Order: sequence, then structure tokens, then C-alpha cells
Amino acid sequence: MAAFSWEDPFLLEDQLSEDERMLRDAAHEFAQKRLQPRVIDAYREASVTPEIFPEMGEAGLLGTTIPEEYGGLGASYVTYGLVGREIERVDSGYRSMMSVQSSLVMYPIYAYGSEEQRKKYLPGLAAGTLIGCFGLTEPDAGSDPAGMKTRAVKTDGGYRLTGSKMWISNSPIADVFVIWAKSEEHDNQIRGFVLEKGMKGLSAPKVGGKLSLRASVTGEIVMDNVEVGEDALLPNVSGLKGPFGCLNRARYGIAWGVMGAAEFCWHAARQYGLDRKQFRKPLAQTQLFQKKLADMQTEITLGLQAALRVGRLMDEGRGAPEMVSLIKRNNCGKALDIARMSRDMHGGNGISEEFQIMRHMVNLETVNTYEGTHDVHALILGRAQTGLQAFF
Ligand code: TGC
Ligand code: FAD
Repeated sequence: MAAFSWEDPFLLEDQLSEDERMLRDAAHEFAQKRLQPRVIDAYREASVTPEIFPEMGEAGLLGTTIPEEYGGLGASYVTYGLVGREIERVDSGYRSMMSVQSSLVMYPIYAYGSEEQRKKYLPGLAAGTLIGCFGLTEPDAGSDPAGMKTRAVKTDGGYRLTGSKMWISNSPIADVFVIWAKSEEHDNQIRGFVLEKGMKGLSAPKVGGKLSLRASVTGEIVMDNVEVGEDALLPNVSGLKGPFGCLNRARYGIAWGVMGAAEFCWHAARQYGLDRKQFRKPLAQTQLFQKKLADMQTEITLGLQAALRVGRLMDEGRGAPEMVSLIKRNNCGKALDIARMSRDMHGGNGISEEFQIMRHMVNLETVNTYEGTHDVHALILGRAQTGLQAFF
């Protein structure tokens, strides 16, 4: 039998191509050198750091899967997942900034937009000189986006949008707003529109009092009769499959990302257990401590392997939304369990910002909720295996 690698039990490393490893290493270096040094202060102060976007753009981390002619990297979904894992190893909020820009703003403009829209927005979004946000959720429509109230009414030469969106990542600092609204002209079907900062009637106040994801800014989007031209409509998609097509990609990236946060918490718990002595021996020499480390190692190893499998299937064009629900749900739930366990294993130090575990733990509460809650993904999987709709 071969030797066992405790950090990489199933030799995930061997399953990656040279290009994937190279881009992963570049993302790791960026995250550790550029994001890690600022995250503790940024989280404490809940400070908005828009300059992170051009830095990420320069490092090639925005629009990983978007073709190079539009400023992206033209890389695989596996690469996109590996980038998410490295960024979220530092903080879920930074991964959120990156994944909204890549999967929820660049992807719909690329997949559903006109050639003019692609050329107008994608290079700036890839460079991070433009910041994007994605408005689907509303105060009264979260898990059930079909219940949205935002309306687009046809005008001479365009549309007038009215409504409000809630809990929108990046919105207070956004230049480009991808908005989902029911369009009267299209039989009240949900359609996508691209709005721009500065339009009359458009505002994006910050949501205050957030105890999670504090290094990423979240806001509302208020549209008070915002007039846009015909060219604001995303012409190539209609219905909920528009926003869900973007969410499939972002949820997939989250399944990788949370494993990065979980790995951070696992490695920290292991090291803490080796360093800290109680009852005249290292904590890591106790059976209970080792059982917890084994549980963390097992869930992370299985979660990464599952994310890799789904990524490979997506790259082959064989990925299904339910596969993504399975890994988004399971990996988020397990990462949250691991962070809570690691917090406990650090004793009193576990609540200190210096040890960084509690920050990951409270971030993961959000990640387990957004992009479809843990229970909503269970209902998606339940429907897929019974054929029975249990949402309503
Ligand atoms: P349902 O009847 O199931 O479907 C309506 C239409 O949509 C199609 N569809 C999908 N298409 C592609 N991919 C998917 N995953 C799809 N799921 C559904 C479906 O085929 C149908 O198409 P058509 O042509 O037949 O009309 O719709 P429903 O209203 O019953 O949906 C139920 C449910 C619960 C599955 C869905 O609404 C859901 O997933 N809810 C969760 C909402 C959510 O995830 N919101 C996320 C907001 S964005 C966000 O959180 C960003 S956080 C970003 C960050 O900071 O990282
Ligand atoms: P609700 O839908 O009200 O759910 C509340 C509870 O009820 C949950 O436990 C849920 O699982 C449960 N529940 C709901 N329906 C059922 C059912 N049928 N059966 C059983 N249980 C059910 N949205 C965007 O559009 N863009 C963004 O950029 C964005 N960023 C976000 C950033 C942050 C920090 C947060 C917190 C949220 C963000 N969201 C964003 C919104 C997010 O997607 C929603 O919060 C999420 O979809 C849940 O909706 P809700 O908060 O309205 O909860």
C-alpha cells in the first residue's frame, strides 16, 4: 500500500491538470498575500474595499470561465472552483465578491446578452474596473423568487422599472446592476435588464447591522420608475431559467469555496491541538479531539471529491442542476459544522478575531442560506427523486 497524505487523503492534487494547478497556485498566492493581511480589520470595521476588484481583475480571478476575447480566462469550471476554494480559505465575503461578479453578472451578460452588451460590459467587469451586482431577491420574495413584485413596463424606446431588491451583494458599490423583473410586454415573464449606476430613480442603500459576511458589502436596490432603453434588456432568455442558469454556476463555486473555509478551520484545530497542553499532554493526544479531526478530514475529503466530480461533468456539458444542489447543500452544511466544531476545540481563543475561526463560522451561516437555503436544496432533491412538488 502507498503512504497516506493526511492533508490530501484521496490525492486530489493528482486529479488536477498542470494548468489547473498553476491557476490554483496563483489564486492561493493572491489570497494569502493580498487578502489575508487586510481581512481581520476589514471584518471588524465592516469596511468596504472596492479596490479589491481591480486587484482580483489584475490577478485574472474575475470571469474565470468567460472566453478570453471578452477579458475572461476561458478556463474550466474545475479551475473556477479551485479559485473559489483559495479565496474562501481567507474569507467567504471575498469569495462572494468574486463569484457574484463572475457567475451572476458576467455569466448572464455573456450567455443571455447581445454582442453589444458583451463588448460594453465584460472587459471592464473582467478587469474589475466595473463592479457588478445581481438583483433577484426582494423583501417579500426570497426562496420563492417567482413571487417578485419588480415590474418592467414598456415605454417608447425602452422600459420603466419599478420595485425593490433586498440583500444584494456589492449593490452599494456597483456600477452594473443585473436586475430580474416581470415584464408586462412579455406576458409577465421574468426578464433580465442591465442597469447602470447614476440612472435617475436608481439607488442602492447599504444594509446595516450585519453580523456575518462583514468584509463584503450588502445592500438594497430601489428602482423608482427607472427609465432604460431597449438595449438594457438581456435578449436571449426568458423566465426563471434565466436567473437559475446563473445560480447553477455560482452555487457550484460555493460548493468548492466553503471547503476552503472548512480546511482553514480543520488545519487550525489540528495545529491548536498539537500546541496546546491540558492535563499534561497535547489536546491532540486525546481521543475526543482526534475523533473530531477525523470527522473534519473525512467530510472535507468527500466534499472536495464531489465538487471535483461535478466540475468535471460541467466541463463535459453533463452537469445537472440537482447535482449542484446536492453539493451546495452538503458542503455548506458540513463546512458550517466543521467551523462550529473548530470554534469549540479552540476553547476561549475560539471566539477571538485573531484565531479567525469565529469569523469563518458566522460567514458560513450566510453561505448556508444564500443561493438557496439548505432546506430549499433538500426540496429540490426531494422533488427530483419523488416527482412531487413540496414547496407549496
Ligand atoms: P420551477 O417551477 O422549479 O422552475 C421554473 C423554471 O425555471 C427552470 N429552472 C431551472 N433552470 C435552470 N437551472 C435551474 N437550477 C433551474 N431550476 C428551475 C425550470 O425548468 C422552469 O423553466 P420553464 O421553462 O419550465 O419555466 O420554479 P419554482 O418557482 O417552483 O422554484 C422553486 C425553487 C425553490 C427551486 C427555486 O425558486 C429556488 O431555487 N429558490 C431559491 C432562491 C435562490 O436561490 N435565490 C438566490 C438569490 S441570489 C443569491 O443568493 C446570491 S448570493 C451571492 C453571493 O454573495 O455569493
Ligand atoms: P426565506 O425564503 O423567507 O426563508 C426563511 C426560512 O424558511 C429558511 O429556513 C428557508 O429554508 C425556509 N423555507 C422557505 N420556503 C420553505 C418551504 N417551502 N418549505 C420549508 N421551508 C422553507 N440575493 C440576491 O438576489 N442577490 C444577492 O447578491 C444576494 N446576496 C446575499 C447576501 C447576503 C449576505 C444574504 C444574507 C443574502 C443574499 N441574497 C442575495 C438573498 C438570499 O438568496 C436569500 O436570503 C435566500 O434565498 C433566502 O431567502 P429569505 O432570506 O427571504 O428567506
